[in-house]
Amino acid sequence: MNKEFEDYLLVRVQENDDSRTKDAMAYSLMNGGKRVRPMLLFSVLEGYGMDAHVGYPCACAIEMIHTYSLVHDDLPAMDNDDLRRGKPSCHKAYDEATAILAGDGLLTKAFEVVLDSECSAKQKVALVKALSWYAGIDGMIYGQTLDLQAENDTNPTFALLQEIDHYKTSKLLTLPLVCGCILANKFDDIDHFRKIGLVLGLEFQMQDDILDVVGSEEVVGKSLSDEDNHKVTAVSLLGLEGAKDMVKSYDETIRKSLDKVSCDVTSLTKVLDTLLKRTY
Ligand code: GRG
Repeated sequence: MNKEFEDYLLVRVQENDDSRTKDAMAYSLMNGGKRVRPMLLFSVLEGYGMDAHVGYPCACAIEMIHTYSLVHDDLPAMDNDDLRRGKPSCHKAYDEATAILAGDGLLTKAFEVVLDSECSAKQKVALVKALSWYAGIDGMIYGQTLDLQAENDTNPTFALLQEIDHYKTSKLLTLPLVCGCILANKFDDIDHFRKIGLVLGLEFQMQDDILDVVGSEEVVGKSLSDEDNHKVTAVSLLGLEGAKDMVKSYDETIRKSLDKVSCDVTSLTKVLDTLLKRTY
């Protein structure tokens, strides 16, 4: 990700009064994430002939929400992971209470930052609504809820796993695509991008599950906990080769759907190519 955007993230996460919570927020936000969601947003904007700078506040807000979800997901009450992005997870580097507050701080800060987008009031309202909708109780939080419930299910079906991924992963990967349309004032494209994002999330999660099996902790940068937690994943249900075939089929669906949007998809296609080849 470009250094200028990284600097923007750092400024936004450090601009408030000094506190241990603020330090923990900055620690987690600047902890080497791949910035997949900002890349998706910038590529959609480029496709509409718009400058990436227009998307900085919104991409920052989405990355803050994404980071909050990871901080909370790593907590002992959730996935109980000691490592995130190859470094001690927030509650290990600080403490549990501070990690909870850091997540809260990142989530609430996101709504302040997105309002700094240079666009009309109507677009700002749509952005705020999209952020709360995709991250919220009918979005990512619902996915996490299903995921926690599924822990007691010793025999989850593939359909249930897909439903979890649809909410937990797809919603937050769809968000930057939708926000790109909002910022470009191309509301008619939202539905097409929504469908693309939902499949992209399934593909991304399937890859994550594959990397959890074939990757090393050092490369993936987090605890490879699925097997340790006896978690049933798409890979354990479909087998490694079955899961890889599924990734290919998701990818074909996405590529075909790109024909339907009204913008140039050259840049977005490059981002998708990078994601497909990712090793961590
Ligand atoms: C706690 C409300 C709440 C939600 C947590 C995001 C999440 C839900 C759990 C994290 C675990 C997980 C496997 C999430 C699925 C989405 C996903 C693959 C996240 C990792 O995204 P990357 O690879 O992360 O973009 P980086 O570290 O690169 O930013």
